[in-house]
Amino acid sequence: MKKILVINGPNLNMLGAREPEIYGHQTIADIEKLCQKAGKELGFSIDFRQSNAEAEMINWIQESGKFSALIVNAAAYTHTSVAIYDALLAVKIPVVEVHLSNIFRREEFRHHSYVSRAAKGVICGFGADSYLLALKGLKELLDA
Ligand code: CA2
Repeated sequence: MKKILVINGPNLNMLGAREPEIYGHQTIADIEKLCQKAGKELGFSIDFRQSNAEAEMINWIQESGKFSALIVNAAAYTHTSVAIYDALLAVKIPVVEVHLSNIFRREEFRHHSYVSRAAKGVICGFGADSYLLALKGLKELLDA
């Protein structure tokens, strides 16, 4: 069974608690459940993680070689972290960037993503479904 690593960045553990008009009502645990269910249907085993620490995310990215693909929502680090970009550049497996919100409809500073330059594809604006679309895209890509 192909293993997919899903990395979530800072403050995503607060989902559901605030700003539901932007991020929806689902918690990070709800999103994990959706990913686990979709993973089963697609024949993937999902390792779903969240961290508020840039260093921990970088360590996970560096160790992602044992997975078939990486899905990453780097949250605010998307727009600021050259360190996460450098870590992603060294990754040989396909990387899909996801965001709950459409970052291009939001403040100007969210329009630039370091992660996108290292990603095979980018999905944003579909709420929790962004993760499911990423899994479906990876299914096609990894089966091809
Ligand atoms: O839309 C996304 O998925 C984002 O990656 C979410 C990040 C934001 O910085 C990115 O620009 C876009 C923020 C996640 C913080 O989420 C919270 C949710 C509820 C309460 C507080 C923070």
